[in-house]
Amino acid sequence: IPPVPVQDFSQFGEIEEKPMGRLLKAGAVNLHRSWLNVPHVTQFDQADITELEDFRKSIKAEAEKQGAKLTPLPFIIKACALALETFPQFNVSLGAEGDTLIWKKYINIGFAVDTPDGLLVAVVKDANKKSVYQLARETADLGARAQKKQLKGEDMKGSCFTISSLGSIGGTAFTPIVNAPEVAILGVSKASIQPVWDGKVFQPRLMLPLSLSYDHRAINGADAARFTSFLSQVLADIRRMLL
Ligand code: CAO
Repeated sequence: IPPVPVQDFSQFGEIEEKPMGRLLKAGAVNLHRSWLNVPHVTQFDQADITELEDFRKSIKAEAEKQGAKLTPLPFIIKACALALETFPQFNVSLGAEGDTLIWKKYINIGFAVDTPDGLLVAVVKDANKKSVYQLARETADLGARAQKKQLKGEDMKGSCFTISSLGSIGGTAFTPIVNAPEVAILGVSKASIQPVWDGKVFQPRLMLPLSLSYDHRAINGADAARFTSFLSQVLADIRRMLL
């Protein structure tokens, strides 16, 4: 790769050079490696979460009594776990030679945590076997410990699929980088009220933007569209999680 030319920026104004922290450096290596190795495609979709949000708000106080801060994230993890069970081709890694696929029989879901020192991925083990309350408690605990630099090695290992949620911050869509050797990552942006045509009139609906980046060596575009459509359907009506 042709290197970016080195420049003396001080000729344009005052500068200060500081070393990158350990976490920032490790993240830079991982992201660069994935960017160079993985042929990325991003599939966009949106989920109508109007009813999910009504439900979430209606049980928020009850959830707090159970020690769970109920944000959309635990519901999204639960829906992704079901999507990974339904589409196991997303729960694989490429073998060392690139000519086999390793199918995982467990569903561990990582989620990106923004900390002052850089990006971390904390991992919820066996997410498909946990209730939304359990997922809420666990993500809050992992997120809080990540902020305090108290995550253990095992809290950050073994993820099969990652979620990067920027929903509490903003933005309409983005193209996340696959957390290789995983083959897919779901980006979640901020839900907003959008006019949705119901066949007669536009209805104000709360729409959640989804951006699924995937490794095109392991996953084809049709499957990616099926995966995000499935996620949208499940988040639009979480009773589908019972089916
Ligand atoms: N749309 C609208 N609002 C959202 C939302 C969404 N998609 N997702 C969360 N929110 C709301 C929550 O409901 C909460 O509001 P209420 O208190 O009224 O319910 C508020 O935003 C704050 O949520 P939170 O940040 O406390 O919790 P979370 O579960 O959404 O996120 C975590 C936890 C750890 C994922 C988050 O703190 C974080 O670090 N996000 C950044 C991840 C990141 O950096 N990704 C980029 C990686 S690539 O560089």
